[in-house]
Amino acid sequence: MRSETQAIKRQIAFDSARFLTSAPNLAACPEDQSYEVAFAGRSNAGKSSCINALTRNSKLARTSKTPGRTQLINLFSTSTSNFRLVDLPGYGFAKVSASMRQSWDQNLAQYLEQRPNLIGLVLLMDIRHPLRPEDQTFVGWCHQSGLPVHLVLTKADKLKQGPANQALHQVKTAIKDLENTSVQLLSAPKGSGLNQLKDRIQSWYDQQ
Ligand SMILES: Nc1nc2c(ncn2[C@@H]2O[C@H](COP(=O)(O)OP(=O)(O)OP(=O)(O)O)[C@@H](O)[C@H]2O)c(=O)[nH]1
Ligand SMILES: [Mg+2]
Repeated sequence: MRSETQAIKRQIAFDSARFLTSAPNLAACPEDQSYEVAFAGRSNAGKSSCINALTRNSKLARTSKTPGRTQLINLFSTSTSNFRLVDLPGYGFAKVSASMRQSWDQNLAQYLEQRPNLIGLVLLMDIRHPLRPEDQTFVGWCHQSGLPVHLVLTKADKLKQGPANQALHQVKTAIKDLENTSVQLLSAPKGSGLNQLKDRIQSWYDQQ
């Protein structure tokens, strides 16, 4: 009975997410008492759209057709004790100056490597271009540092079911030997895959 009550109490209230703050780098991030699950991926992969679909709040994270929209580390708190969602700047965006890109990448790497309360990474990839070199670097990095990573093939609605499942299968095969690494399909506008993603995030939280 007791464990049942605890389980209910610890259910993440995704809908309750509210903007907390934006930080240009790790040093500017708020105190680290709350667990964080971060959303990473190439620019335009659909990180912000995914967070909005997950929290059922279309205005929470800014989305855009222009890649490179999210340039700061955006943190969202929830009513669940000690739990936050984090929208990270996209990587691999070519249309900014080299120095600007380098500083984004450095800030991103620093957050990922040094944030002690980070409990899992959701890595979003457009289903039509999965596992690009930078994505592979990310997956390898997570594996090495023991950070659980969940790959999400976004924009699944852009492909028919057959090719979508084929892409899923390919990525599954590529990661099959990596511990704490999983993959799923998702479509933000259709809402498909959201429960699966919630379950994964919940499982990370439950392990703390
Ligand atoms: N069809 C479809 N379009 C999507 C989906 N997810 C995102 N998009 C579109 O893709 C574009 C980029 O989405 P964002 O959520 O802003 O992408 P992002 O990864 O946050 O981009 P940056 O902040 O620039 O790194 C927008 O035009 C979204 O409407 C999806 O599941 N299906
Ligand atoms: Mg974004």
